Amino acid sequence: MVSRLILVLGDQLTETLSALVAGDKACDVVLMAEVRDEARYVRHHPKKIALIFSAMRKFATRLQTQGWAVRYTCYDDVENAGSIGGELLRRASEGGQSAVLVTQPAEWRLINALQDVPLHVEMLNDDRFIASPADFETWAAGRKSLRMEYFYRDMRRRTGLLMEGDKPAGGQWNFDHENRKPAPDSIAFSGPMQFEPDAVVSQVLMFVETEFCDHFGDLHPFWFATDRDQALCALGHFMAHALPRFGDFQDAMLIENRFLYHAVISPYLNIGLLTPLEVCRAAEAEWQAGHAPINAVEGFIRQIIGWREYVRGIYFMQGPEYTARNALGHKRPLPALYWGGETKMSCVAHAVTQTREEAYAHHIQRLMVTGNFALIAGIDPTALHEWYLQVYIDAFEWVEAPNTLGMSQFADGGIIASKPYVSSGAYINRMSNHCKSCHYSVAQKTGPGACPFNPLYWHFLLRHRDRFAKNPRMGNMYRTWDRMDEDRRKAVLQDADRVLAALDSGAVV
Ligand code: FAD
Ligand code: DLZ
Repeated sequence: MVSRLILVLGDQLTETLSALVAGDKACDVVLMAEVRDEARYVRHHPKKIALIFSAMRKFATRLQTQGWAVRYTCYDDVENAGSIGGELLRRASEGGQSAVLVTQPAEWRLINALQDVPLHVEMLNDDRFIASPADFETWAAGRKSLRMEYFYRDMRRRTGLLMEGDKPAGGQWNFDHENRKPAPDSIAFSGPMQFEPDAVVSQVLMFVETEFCDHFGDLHPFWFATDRDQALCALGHFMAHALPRFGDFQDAMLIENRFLYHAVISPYLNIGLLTPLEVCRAAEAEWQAGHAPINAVEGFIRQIIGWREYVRGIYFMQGPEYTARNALGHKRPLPALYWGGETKMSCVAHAVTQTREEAYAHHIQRLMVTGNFALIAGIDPTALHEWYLQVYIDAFEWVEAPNTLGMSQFADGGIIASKPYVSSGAYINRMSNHCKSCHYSVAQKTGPGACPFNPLYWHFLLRHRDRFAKNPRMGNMYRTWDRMDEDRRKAVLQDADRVLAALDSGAVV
């Protein structure tokens, strides 16, 4: 048999990866490489680099114990070519291979780069996902609107998850009307399972500390799982202690609790330590055993076989230009407060501080705090996309870009979201305890003490009236505006202009 190189990327750390399954231990050679181009294409949070390098090193060792020949390149190896393509060429010339087997990379940048490598590169479908890009296109073909809910139902049918014959378990596809309660007074979950750095992780941490010290984010403390066994323990901990309340408080935010009942498994799913189907089957088993209610389990499974699969389908279907979309024409530069600059808005300050310290914020913090503020303030969506890609441990373009540009910023013109996710301070007040200790008053609609989300919300709606006034889900908002008296409307818009001018001049908002 002729030897091939099997390329395993930093987010492909799964033993059942299609390229490994198709490979032959007897003659093929696995290539894994920590390279400058991947570590620096954006200024990743240091925790993300530490996670990926640690998990790559441990995965390489695991493959070796299973009998694979592995060529592993560390970041500081003197011969490191600095890119995935360069490493392929270097190792191919060492080992005499001319063919490469790889599971299709998760993003266009790397797919295109591999196509330029002068070797025979065979790309296989990434079957860790339930729907391939081709499946998604088939589902999307001929549909006027690509709403996630219908795609999700297809995924339920296809996997059999929470199905009773051809009917949804519990008689409904979606139990969200029972979810999304306001923030509770306290949380009966101690948060995600945390792990002490072992020898491999400690060595990586020392390296990342010096090499990537100029990136935004705190490296220490580092407690994430870095191998499959640890990731399975973290998953088990969530299933046993948090899943039953997952749905209830999915959209809540609490100053004192950064994780609430969230799973914090996106980093493990996204690099392959866990697979989506096994996670969903584990959740389904909790419901079947009577340990978790249907609203929690259905809501959780929907995030994974629904939203996660759906955004990947959109990413591949829309093509590499998706990240440049700016349907609303927003141009304002990203304000310094996103990088930890001072702000008097409690919700934003806490979301950014938490992001710097944990490389994690949960969905509603991303969507309704940092995302919502950027949208109503008219921030350039590309700049915001780059921010999200840099600051979260789970950030990979295929999942981050549709969430940021599509769901959060309406920059794709409404492919993902049927209406923009905008709110005034009232929503944040209802779902969190931020407003109680905020410098600003959420009840105040105008004046220097008013919550900046209040005037900016109206300013956004007015700026885009032509586009949104006819949206049946937004007509109410415009009718409310039209009923306000003239002086109040003037004051609101003047206030919004004042806040925007302050943002532009770098003043503290
Ligand atoms: P949980 O709330 O416990 O949910 C369980 C799992 O469901 C998650 O681990 C995740 O795999 C999946 N999931 C939930 N919501 C989504 C969603 N909207 N899209 C895809 N998967 C979802 N998720 C990423 O994995 N990487 C990103 O870079 C990313 N960027 C985002 C940017 C913005 C602006 C927004 C609004 C959302 C983004 N998300 C991203 C989606 C979501 O916020 C995270 O998946 C979630 O917060 C991860 O935390 P968790 O594991 O505790 O999730
Ligand atoms: C994110 C990342 C980082 C920081 N470093 C590496 C690396 O050194 N080597 C590698 O193979 N992969 C890395 N990755 C993950 C890749 O960037 C990822 O495969 C692409 O973004 C496609 O999702």
